[in-house]
Amino acid sequence: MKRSLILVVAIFSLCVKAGIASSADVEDSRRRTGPPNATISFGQWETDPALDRLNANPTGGAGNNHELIPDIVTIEAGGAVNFVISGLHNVQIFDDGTKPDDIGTTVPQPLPGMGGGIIDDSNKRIYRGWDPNPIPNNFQRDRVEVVHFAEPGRYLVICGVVNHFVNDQMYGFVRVLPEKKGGF
Ligand SMILES: [Cu+2]
Repeated sequence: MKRSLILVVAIFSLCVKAGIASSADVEDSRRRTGPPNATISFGQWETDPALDRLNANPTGGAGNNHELIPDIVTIEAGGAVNFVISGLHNVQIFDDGTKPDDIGTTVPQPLPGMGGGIIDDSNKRIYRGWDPNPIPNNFQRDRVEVVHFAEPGRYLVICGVVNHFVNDQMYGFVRVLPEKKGGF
């Protein structure tokens, strides 16, 4: 009797283990194998000389670095990029293959705003974020915009503030690879 009971218990636990393994396999096959997300620091507050923003930002854009860091990221189709924005900046994204020289900074005329205004070229533009000009010059200009990329390609990302783009070359790229299917 004892032996048969042990046998039954052993068979039962094997079945349970097999069941767990098969459901884990199903879950694994639905997971992405590559990096679906990336983060770009879109403008950065400087620390040399020391900067104190306790009550407000410095006037005239002082104390802010105008770069995308990193300026190239790679994700998979279906992934997203988190733009962490610090200061008076405007995220604009242009479709696969667009080059910086393709962007019209004087024609069409930029929208009014600080730093030469906001670039208003809708050709191949697939995303434009908040205009920071009406936002008070305090912590409210620090924000996050998360943008989804559905199709593979090489997307140009610029700061829409004219002087940042033209004078400081504030732009970068998002490389979107085809989505990997299946799991390990
Ligand atoms: Cu900018």
